[in-house]
This record gives sequence, structure tokens and C-alpha cells, in this order.
Amino acid sequence: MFKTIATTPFDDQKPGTSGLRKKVPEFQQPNYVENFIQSVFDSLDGFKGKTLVIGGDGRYYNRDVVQIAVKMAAANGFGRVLVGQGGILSTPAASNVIRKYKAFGGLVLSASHNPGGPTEDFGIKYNISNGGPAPEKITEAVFARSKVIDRYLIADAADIDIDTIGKQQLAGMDVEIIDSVSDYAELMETLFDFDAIRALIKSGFTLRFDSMHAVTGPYGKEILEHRLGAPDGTCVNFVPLEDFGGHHPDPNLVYAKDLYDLLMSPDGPDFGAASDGDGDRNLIIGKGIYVTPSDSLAMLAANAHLAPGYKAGLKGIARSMPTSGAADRVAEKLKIGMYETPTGWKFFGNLLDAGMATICGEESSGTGSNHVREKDGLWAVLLWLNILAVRKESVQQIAREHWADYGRNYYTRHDYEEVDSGAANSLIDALRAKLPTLAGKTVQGLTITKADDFAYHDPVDKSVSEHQGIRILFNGGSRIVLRLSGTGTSGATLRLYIERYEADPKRHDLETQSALADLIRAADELTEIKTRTGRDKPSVIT
Ligand code: G16
Repeated sequence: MFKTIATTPFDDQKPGTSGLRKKVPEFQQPNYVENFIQSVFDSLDGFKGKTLVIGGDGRYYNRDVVQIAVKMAAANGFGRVLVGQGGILSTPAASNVIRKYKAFGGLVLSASHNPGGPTEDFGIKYNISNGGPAPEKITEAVFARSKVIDRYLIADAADIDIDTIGKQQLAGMDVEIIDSVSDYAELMETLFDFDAIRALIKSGFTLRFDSMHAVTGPYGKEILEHRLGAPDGTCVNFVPLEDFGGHHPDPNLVYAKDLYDLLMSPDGPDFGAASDGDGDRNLIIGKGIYVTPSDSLAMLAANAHLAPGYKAGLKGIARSMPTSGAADRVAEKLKIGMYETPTGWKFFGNLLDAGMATICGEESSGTGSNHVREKDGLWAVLLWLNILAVRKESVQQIAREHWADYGRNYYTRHDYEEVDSGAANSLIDALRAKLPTLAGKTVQGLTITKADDFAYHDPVDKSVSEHQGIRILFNGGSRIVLRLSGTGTSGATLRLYIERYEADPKRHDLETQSALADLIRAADELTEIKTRTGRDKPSVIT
């Protein structure tokens, strides 16, 4: 019934910012998927007889890997697997299922916002029993194991039917196919005032939710249209496709430009939102105003008490280091903790588990709370709707009042994608070498006050994560940050983050790139990004 198959290691199975992401043909090499999943199982203790959750974002190869994972779970001794119908679970929904059913952990199959299809991206991520991404000590153990693995275990059994809800058996293990949406929708009903949102929509408030042909289609339809009464047509691109219709399912101003243009048009809806491949990212646009993810985090934190799930107030706020400091001012006013972590949702897990933070967010379009242990795109949309329903003001009014109260953090991210890895690494090395000499220097008329390589000291488990991004801080609180992305699959992606704080409301109407022009020039001078990469401009500006 169970087979032990001899294998040889691959040397490139190092999980990145969020699991292992590679091109589909790489995953399709014989034993590639099996080696990685076995390396995960070999790095865990105590799962015999326990439950494993399996689901993914529905991209190309999802269904095949679900079958492999189920058979390997049986052979490795799991007692039960819960599989989202059709192999579908959004990342936050998977996190919820792991928590709700007290599973040992879960395999989440996704390459997030990266494109999908036979020659595009696929990914596998392991989440632990709190529902969150495995912490570094596990991902490092998985990588170490993957380098020496010599066998994997798999059941010799027919494929299971993943499309019919209900119970089955595979080689003595219980298999349960569950509805992908209902547990998640129920959780949302406990957090938000659905009656108030329903009344807002009934009063003529209009919205559009773009699922980008990715996993949140069925979740958006059920929650926004069926449960909240938004009219048919509110959800667009809601049929999940294996290749996301050939697009990047990345909810930003480049890949969701249609939505942006619609919201900027005079007869556009009052509110627009989009989410990504696996449903954990969000894009928020009000009529005539784009809300940056960093601002969205700050505005949601400042108003969260208006939603039933957060009426007791927040314990603390956490943000990744490159995310703007807008939320810090909210934490200061609320007199609650503020935590700055490295990029990667996994770093929030300890803070959430310890009750130190309630809301977390990242500049990379991720916001979430202690309701699950992943960022959650639709959650952010619903919290915005709840706040709009209670405040009875537009997104534009809420944003302007927020800036007037706290000041505005102008913020942009410039990505240089698919850069030669050698050039990117030597750029970072050269900048790192310069860091000790930078404080006190003036560049483009701006004086550097501090320059360092961010290291995180986890206040809960005391672990230390070094080299998490280079920060150059200027007089007046402006800063530039440079780091290498940990989620790309071809070459290297350099991310340059630029931020300026502006307290004066008379200066809250500037165009972002112009408001940051001198900092952008300073960043180029300091990093030599253009000459070293041979690029005259970023691939993506958000
Ligand atoms: C993942 C992580 C996020 C991170 C983002 C970008 O998001 O979960 O924490 O901010 O990648 O990471 P990087 O800058 O290293 O590319 P997702 O939505 O891709 O899972």
C-alpha cells in the first residue's frame, strides 16, 4: 500500500519569503514536488494520526500536486486530510481551516501574485498549527533536509475525487473534501457588522471587487453579492482560471490599472478593491483616491474599533520594516505597541500568538489581523466597508482627515525586476560596505542621519534575523530602503522603497513621485542602481 521511493536531492529547494516558488517546469521534474513535501514532513515531529489541510489558489498544476500531497500524507502517517473542494483554498481561508479544525498544519499551494500557467509559476508553502507560515527555523530545516534527502514515502493508490464534498478514505487515511468558502465566510460574519454594510449598499453605495481571475472569485461572490446584497456585477473577473487569464494576479496600479482608471472616472463606483492569486493581498481605491497599503494599514488601525470584532481596541500594530511609518503615529496616539519586523508574514506570527499585536500590514498590499495568521485581502475590503458604513463618509474624506490628524507619509516602491543576480548582489554588497561611512553625509541636498542593515530581534522567541534590508535615514524622517525580493522566480528583483513624512496639510496634495523626486535621485546616487543594472527606469512603480 505504501511505497518508499529512492530519490536524489535538488540543490535549489530553499524556501523564500513565502515558501518555495519556481516555474512549473521545474516543479514538474521527476521527484521535485515529492522531495520538497517529504523534506517538509521530515522536518516536523509528532504529526502521526493528526490532520493536515491541503489547498491552493487553483493555478496550473494545483490539482496534480494536491493528489501527490494527499498520497504522501497517508504514507507518512497523517490520520486525516482536509482538502478544499477542487483543491481550492485561499491562503487566509487555509489559515482559518487549520485553526478552526485544530489541524497539525497545512500545505498551501500557491505562488501568490506571480503569473500562472504551464510555463509560469507554482509554489508550495507549509503552515504550522497556528495557521501561519512556518517560521525560519522550520524553513531552514526543510532546506537542510532537501539537500540530503534520499527517499520519499507515497501511497500506491488511485487519485481521490477532489470535486465532491464529503468523506473518503485513501490507504487507511480519512480524506474530507470541504467547502472552500463557507468556514471563511462565517468567520467574516463574526468580525464585521454585515447589517451595517448591507444598509450602506442598499442606500446606493457602489463598489467593484476584482478577483483578477484568481482564488477570491467564489469568496467575493458569496460574501459581497450573496450575503451583503451587492448587485450582480459587483464582482468582476470572478471565475478562477489556471493561468489567471494570462495576467499577473497582482492587485497594484500596474496590473489592476482598469480598476484604477474606473475609480478615477467621474461615474466610477464609490469603492474599488482587488485581490491577488491566493487572496491574501488587497488593493483599495476610493472614488478619486488610491490608498497606499501603508496608509491603508494606518487608517484601518485608527478606525478598527468601529467594527464589532475590534471594538475592544487593538493590543498593538505590527508592520514590516519597508512599510511606511504611517501606522506608527496611530500606535503612538492609541498608546499601544508598535513592532517593526522583516518582510514576510511569518514574522508576525509570534506577535499575534503572544497577543502583542492585533493588526499587521505590509507595503506589499498585505493587511490582516489576529483572526487568522496570514494576511487577508477580503478581510481588508470588509473592514474598509464596515468603517465606511459607520462613518458615512467617503474614502477620500477619511483619508484627508487622517492625514490632517497624523500627517501624510508620501510613499513609493520602485521594483527592478529580472535583474542579473550577480549585478544585484554586488550592488547590495557595495552599498552595505559603504554604510558605516554614510551618517552625516549630504546627498542631493539631504543629510543622512543613519544607515544600517536591518536586523530583527524577535521579542517573543528571541530569534535574530539579519540582513533584512538596507535603510538610509535622512534628516526630517525621510528614508530609503533597499532589499532583494524573496519571491521572484527569474533573476533578482531589487526593491527600492522611498518615503517622506509631511505634517503640513497644505502639502498633502502633491503627486507622489514629485513629492519624492529628490529622494529618488539620492537613492540612485547612493545605490548606483541604474548604472549597475543597466536599467534606466524601474520595471514597476507602485
Ligand atoms: C509574500 C510575503 C509577504 C511579503 C511579500 C513580498 O507575499 O508573504 O510578507 O511582503 O511576499 O516579498 P518580497 O519583497 O520578498 O518579494 P505573497 O503575497 O507573495 O505571499
